[in-house]
Amino acid sequence: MTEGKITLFFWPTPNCYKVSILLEELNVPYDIHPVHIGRGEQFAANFLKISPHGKVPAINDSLNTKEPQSVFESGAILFYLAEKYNQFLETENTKKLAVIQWLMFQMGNLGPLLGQAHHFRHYAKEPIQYAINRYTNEAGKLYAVLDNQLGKSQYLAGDDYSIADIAVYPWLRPQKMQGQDISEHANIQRWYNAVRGRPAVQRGLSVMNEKISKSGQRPKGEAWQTLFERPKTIDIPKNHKKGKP
Ligand SMILES: N[C@@H](CCC(=O)N[C@@H](CS)C(=O)NCC(=O)O)C(=O)O
Repeated sequence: MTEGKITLFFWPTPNCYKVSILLEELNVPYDIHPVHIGRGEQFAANFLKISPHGKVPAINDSLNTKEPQSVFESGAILFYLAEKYNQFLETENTKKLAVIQWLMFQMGNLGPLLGQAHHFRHYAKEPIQYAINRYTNEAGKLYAVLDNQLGKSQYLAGDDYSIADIAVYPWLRPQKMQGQDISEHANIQRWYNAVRGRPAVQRGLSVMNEKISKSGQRPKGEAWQTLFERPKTIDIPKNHKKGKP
């Protein structure tokens, strides 16, 4: 008997698709709670209790748990769910470490740098050639690393599809926004086709797809300011002393 539920705080973006794809792969029931980031819903006090940085995705999990568990940061969510259901994360130490390393590569490098490529190539108010060159170049280096790795193994962390592949795939879909072309990388292309061909991946990508046409566009007006000009998201308590936790 199932009790409780998983709520996914979601907006149709690459980081959120990682989680909807994994939930579809796991075939567990979940509800979507849309967080309209262009309207600033990510800064609502209740959401900040779950996701202190004011970012989607986040989850709240009370599905067959003793206590409800909330998790923020997409990499942590993937890890949490993969451990909970004992899938898409190896159990043998060396193999598990390979998955974790490629997951961290996505979280620490691929996501942030491709995100900057999106920003300076598409969202910035004025073109800054230095930044465009830097992040397009960084994107090219990351694609080369992926191609090299996928020339050595079927999936990023070895023979098996894992949360590392789930973390990377949604970030390669807007390849044009990053100034990249997957068809120039035979190993990425092979892997990309294999991941794209999974029905659960397609289901994960179809969540809130009525919003997709809008999310690909450059945010305008207040949405732009909310996303890129808000000076700080979190108020530091008055009694906070510098350097003290
Ligand atoms: N490292 C975080 C990044 C999350 C993130 O950047 N989320 C974006 C959407 S993809 C967001 O919430 N943006 C709204 C904002 O920055 O105000 C993760 O992987 O979960």
